[in-house]
Amino acid sequence: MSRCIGCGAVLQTTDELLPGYIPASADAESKAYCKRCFMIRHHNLDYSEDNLSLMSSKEDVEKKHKEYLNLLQNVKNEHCLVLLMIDALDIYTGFIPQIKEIVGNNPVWILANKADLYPKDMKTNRIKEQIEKISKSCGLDTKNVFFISCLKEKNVDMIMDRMFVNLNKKHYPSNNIYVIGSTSVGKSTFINLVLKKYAQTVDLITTSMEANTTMNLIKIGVGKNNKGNDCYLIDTPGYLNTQSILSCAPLKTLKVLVPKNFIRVKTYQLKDEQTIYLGGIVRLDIKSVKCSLSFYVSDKLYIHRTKTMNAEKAYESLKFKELVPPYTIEEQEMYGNIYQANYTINQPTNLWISGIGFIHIKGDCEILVHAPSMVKVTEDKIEL
Ligand SMILES: Nc1nc2c(ncn2[C@@H]2O[C@H](COP(=O)(O)OP(=O)(O)OP(=O)(O)O)[C@@H](O)[C@H]2O)c(=O)[nH]1
Ligand SMILES: [Mg+2]
Repeated sequence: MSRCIGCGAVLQTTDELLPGYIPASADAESKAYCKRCFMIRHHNLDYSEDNLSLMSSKEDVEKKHKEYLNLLQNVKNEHCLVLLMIDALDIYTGFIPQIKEIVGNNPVWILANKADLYPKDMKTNRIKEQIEKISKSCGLDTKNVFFISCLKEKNVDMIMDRMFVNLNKKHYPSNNIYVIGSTSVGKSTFINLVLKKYAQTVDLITTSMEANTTMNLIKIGVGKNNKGNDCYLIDTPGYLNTQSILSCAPLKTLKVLVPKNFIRVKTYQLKDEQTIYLGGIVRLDIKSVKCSLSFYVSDKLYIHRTKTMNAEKAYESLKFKELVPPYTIEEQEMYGNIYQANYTINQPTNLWISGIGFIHIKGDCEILVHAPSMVKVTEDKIEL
């Protein structure tokens, strides 16, 4: 069975609209990219609609999660190393819920990718400790948490050296190295870097800003271990994270929400009753004598500030225009019903807003957050 070298989908000649399609005249036995990969790589194919329709049905999401678990069902039975990749801007929802079930007793290293997006002076030690705590709460016992940037190639060499050393350790006869994680965290970009370094192959695997790029396991041979067994570095499809709108947002929205460069923090001094809109996605009503909110979000995301008494009116006149994303009512509905959560802040606090970034709050205040169900807000007190 031949597979597309860019996304791992089984090559097929019957349905042009599905991943894996190649024309019948093409030689399916040779290394080939499917039509979808070709269009993503050369023509910026926008396939986010596929993700949107997928997320619209609870049954489809459950089916997708089941397929995901099936695909990785053997990992726990192998002696392997698992690299769990998360997005450095989304440390809470990046953990796959059934992670322990998937990996069994195999060692797990956590790679917090896209660390290049953190502001230059950000202290990462406390965030690292927090990631260790989260992994513990998921049943993983790992002290191996690394901040990396595949884009800036930061710390990637060190990870590669360590993982290849592992293959040859007598007490650790690992065969395969799996790279797993939610959609769009950068798994395929990481593997492309390994290929660039060790095989001088450039951008073999298809990568993209949009979710669900890799469709199946992609095994890359990386030599033999100390027992003479063949070892593979294995790219995996992303876990469909239902707690982040990045899993299904249209390309237009991704371009606003996903920072291109390191974040330039925007700080607002607030008092009395004020409201802040993050685009049209999240609304924050803040009551305070005096407090400051620093936003670690993409500089393309419009932050609108108004008095709470005028908030509703401002929203009605600016929604789907200045207050974007969402751009349409359909997109808004896709992100789920709006819920409210109240936070009483009396010491420096962060609110991590999945898919968007985080807010660092200083001073005493009450914050009422309004967000759609696909945006998860997590509070912590870690120092930044
Ligand atoms: N800023 C930044 N962006 C990155 C980094 N690594 C990857 N990206 C970008 O993240 C997006 C997703 O990368 P992929 O490698 O396709 O992610 P993936 O995890 O393989 O995604 P799926 O196959 O959909 O699960 C692309 O636009 C990459 O360019 C990084 O270190 N920093
Ligand atoms: Mg991928």
